[in-house]
Parts: sequence; C-alpha cells; structure tokens
Amino acid sequence: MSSTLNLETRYQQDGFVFPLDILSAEDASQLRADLETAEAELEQHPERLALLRGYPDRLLPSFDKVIRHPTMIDAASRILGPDLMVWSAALFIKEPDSPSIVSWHQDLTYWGLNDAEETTCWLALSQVSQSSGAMKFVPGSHRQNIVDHVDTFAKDNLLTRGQEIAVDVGEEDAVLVKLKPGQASLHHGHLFHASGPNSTSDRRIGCAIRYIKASMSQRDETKTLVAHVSGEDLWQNFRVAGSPRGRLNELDFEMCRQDVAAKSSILYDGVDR
Ligand SMILES: O=C(O)CCC(=O)C(=O)O
Repeated sequence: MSSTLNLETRYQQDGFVFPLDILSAEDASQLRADLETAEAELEQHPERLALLRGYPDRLLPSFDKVIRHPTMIDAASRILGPDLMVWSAALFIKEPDSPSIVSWHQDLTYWGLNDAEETTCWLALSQVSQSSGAMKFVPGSHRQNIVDHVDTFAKDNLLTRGQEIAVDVGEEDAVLVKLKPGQASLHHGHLFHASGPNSTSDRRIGCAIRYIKASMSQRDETKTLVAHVSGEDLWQNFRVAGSPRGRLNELDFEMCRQDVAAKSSILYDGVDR
C-alpha cells in the first residue's frame, strides 16, 4: 500500500483506500448527535429503531446529505464512473465493551446483484482503533471472485447470516483500518475483511455507504430501494427514493419496511428459516 499513488491505482492494487477526509470532527460529532437523538426518541419502538439503523439516509436528512457528500461522490465516481446509486447506508454499531464482531467475508456474496461494480465508503462517526473494533482488510484479496462462505448465525456476529469465508484468508497480511471521526475508508465488494470486538468505553459507529453503478440490477429483477446520488439513471433497474420527507417520517418508515421485505428473500436466499 503506497500513499504516493493516486486513489484509483491504490484501489485497483489493494482493493481499498484510506483514510479519506470527508467531514470535519465537528460535523462528524453533529451527525452522531443527530443519530443519537433519533435513537433516544425511538427507544421504546424497537422496530423503528432497527429501521433507523438500517436506513439512516432514508429517515434522517443529515444522513441523506452525507451520502451525497461531494468528496465521497468524487471518490466513488473515480472507481465506478459518474452514474451512481446508494444501495444501502446501514450503520455498524458496536456498543461500549461489546463482544460484537464481523467475521471474514466478501460483501457481495449475498446481495443478489448482477455485477461487482460496487464500492463501500465506510464513514467513521467515532474513534476507530484496534481496541474499538476497527475493520481489517487483506490487500489484493478483491482480485478473487466470491469464495465459499459458511453461515454461522453466531449471536455476536453483526452480519445478516453470520457468514464466514470458508477458505484460507491470509489474515497475517491484514491491514488495520484506523479512522478518526469524519474519516472514511473505501473498499471493494470482493475484498476479504472482518472486525473485532469493542473493548473501549465509547460506542464504535460506522456508516457503510454502498455505492453501485446505476446500470447494475438485482439478478432476480427485484426493484430494491436506492438513492440516486450522481449522474443519470438510464436503466431504471431500482426503486429510487427521494430525499427523506422529514425527520423520522412515518411514510419513510413504511418505504423502508417495504424494502426490508423485498430484500429479505435476496439476503436470506437458500436459508431454511
Ligand atoms: O463495521 C464493521 O466492523 C464491518 C463493516 C463491513 O463489513 C462492511 O462495511 O462491509
């Protein structure tokens, strides 16, 4: 990994780039405060709280603004070209002193997309270090196609199926992705990555913004919900959401519920539930 190379070359070589400076520390702290106020408002409503954590960009105008941030759009466009959708912007939260982990996996394994024209911009809203549960990336692993995964459904695993790569990961070469609040990393949908528990007294919060080329589609032709954040949508392969109608608006919650239903048969394909 050499930081003297440009972003595209480093990304092609390693399958990731970091750190990218996206928000000032003050803006990151305001975004976190907006999220945590919304979480407190929804404390008695677990279903809505789960939707907020899965769809912050559809339910809070502050997060809708973030997924359209010019620096992130510029970085994603260098990788994917000008026509961009956000397929998901879910939060990965590890509470203080929490055993939550993410096992070694490749993102695109279970998303049902027809191509690999995807990149994740993972934006830190807290201090991200080894002890708070930073991600680890294996350089160059993105050059492999999707390898075998096994589903573990392990309790402390934050992934939908607790899926785990079933081949040798090459973990000894992994790079720790340390970030300050407001910084982001960019990683390829085939990159081997994982993260450990949070042993600090603060929450570890990241927003994983999944940019895809607008020309992609779901293999089963389901129109999953996306935000159209740059360029054209000549293909109309997705259901395009407008910006949130307001803060925690009931119609926006309903739209998210419909997308959860549409995506669940894709994300849990082949699982006997
Ligand atoms: O937040 C984490 O620790 C893992 C996130 C992740 O796997 C991803 O963004 O693809």
